[in-house]
Amino acid sequence: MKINWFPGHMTKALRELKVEVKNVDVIIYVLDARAPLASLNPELDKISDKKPILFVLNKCDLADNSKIDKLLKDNVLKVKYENSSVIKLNATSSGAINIVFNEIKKLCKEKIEKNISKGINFFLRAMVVGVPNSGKSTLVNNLCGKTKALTGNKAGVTRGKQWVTVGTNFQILDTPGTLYPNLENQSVARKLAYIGSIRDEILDKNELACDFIFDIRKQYPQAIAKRYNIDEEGLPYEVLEKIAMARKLLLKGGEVDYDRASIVLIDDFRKGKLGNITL
Ligand SMILES: Nc1nc2c(ncn2[C@@H]2O[C@H](COP(=O)(O)OP(=O)(O)OP(=O)(O)O)[C@@H](O)[C@H]2O)c(=O)[nH]1
Ligand SMILES: [Mg+2]
Repeated sequence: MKINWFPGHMTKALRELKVEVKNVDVIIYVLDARAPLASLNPELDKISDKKPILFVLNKCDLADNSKIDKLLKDNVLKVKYENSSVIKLNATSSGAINIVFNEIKKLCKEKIEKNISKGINFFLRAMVVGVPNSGKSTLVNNLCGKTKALTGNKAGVTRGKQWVTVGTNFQILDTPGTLYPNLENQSVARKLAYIGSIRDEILDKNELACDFIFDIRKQYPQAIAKRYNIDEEGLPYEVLEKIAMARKLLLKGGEVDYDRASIVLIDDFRKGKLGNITL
């Protein structure tokens, strides 16, 4: 299965990001901490316009924090981008607001000091970008304390940009998730599919589940075995079969229901039921 998803609204969104970036003081780049490097879209490099970037490793409640801490320690993102900082976050948590605003203020220290020296209150504009389903709208809603932006656990929920005012000091722009126009690296593409950044409807469920079993066993042996109380030996489709048997996912004639087993497996991963994982 060759995975590539770049619908028309993303071309428009990328074009608009390039314009809107001129109007903002800082970019909030929401990455999915379950696949942090795959969710670093090279297309978004082109829109930074040398603005400060706050990288948010989001969904850290579902991710493997030892891997995330190593990424932070090795400065993988900061080395690549000057004037940036990186935080890990759970965008649904109440503490997210202070963490994010404090980091933004640090990144925009110069502008704030300039305003204060002129005796005026500071006002900062931020633009939230990232691959689909990384939690951008959830973060925007949390920051403004209201459900202004529509959210949902699937790719492509936000279709247009939306400015939201937060108190008297901040304005935040929520944007649609954007992907790579040419998703050549299929290992990256698979990770994006697992985390729900690619529209599920265009993917072959069984192939995705088998690829997932293959990938996850290399890095997290026993994660599947533990969850379904099975042994995870054998070819990926045999493991899928064992999951179906363990969960009694059978078709009318008693045959294994591979489709339902595939959905259960991917859904369990997305909900964190296979443990804290970072691929
Ligand atoms: N566990 C967990 N779930 C989160 C977190 N942040 C967001 N979510 C969930 O992830 C799903 C996607 O969130 P959205 O805010 O709609 O993602 P988005 O980046 O705006 O998605 P698009 O608009 O499609 O680009 C929702 O079900 C959220 O509840 C987080 O930090 N932890
Ligand atoms: Mg959204």
